[in-house]
Amino acid sequence: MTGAVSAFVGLGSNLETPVRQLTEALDAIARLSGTTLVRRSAFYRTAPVGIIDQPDFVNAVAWVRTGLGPRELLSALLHIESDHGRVRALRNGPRTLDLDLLLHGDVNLHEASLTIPHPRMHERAFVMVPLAEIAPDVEIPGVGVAHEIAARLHDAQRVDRIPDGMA
Ligand code: PH2
Ligand code: MG
Ligand code: MG
Repeated sequence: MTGAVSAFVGLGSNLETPVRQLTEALDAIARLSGTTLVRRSAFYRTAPVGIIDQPDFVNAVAWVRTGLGPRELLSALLHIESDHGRVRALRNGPRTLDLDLLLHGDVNLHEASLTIPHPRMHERAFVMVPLAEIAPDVEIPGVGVAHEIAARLHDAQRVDRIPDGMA
């Protein structure tokens, strides 16, 4: 694939059998045009951040190689979300499927509808722990290396790896 870059996608769900939502979303991501799934993290059961009075989430991170640009990839991800019955109700509230574009090559983008790197990823153990599992040395520009950031956050937020075969 000429011009392909590595990109990282955060997956989250806390409604309607989250493990199934994430499994189907990973399949859909792997089927996107010009895109291959390099690696995906384990699934993690995580305490809700923000609005805490809602069910635990299941989170994961996918590493893809893609020829899609950041806006094209985001739009494809939003289509997958809406295919999964995502209704945008409450900001940070419960959702069937949330797909966040975290990193896209070395792109730095600040637009109303898309900021890359994702502006809050380095504060969230539910993103950084799965990211560090699959790409410990990836750098978040201006912040640091994934495994160091994950180690700092791990104790502050509950993030439990779901054992293989249990998911
Ligand atoms: N997503 C949010 C808000 N809070 N908490 C957890 N544990 N996992 C999430 O994916 C999550 C969250 C907004 O997108
Ligand atoms: Mg999100
Ligand atoms: Mg989102």
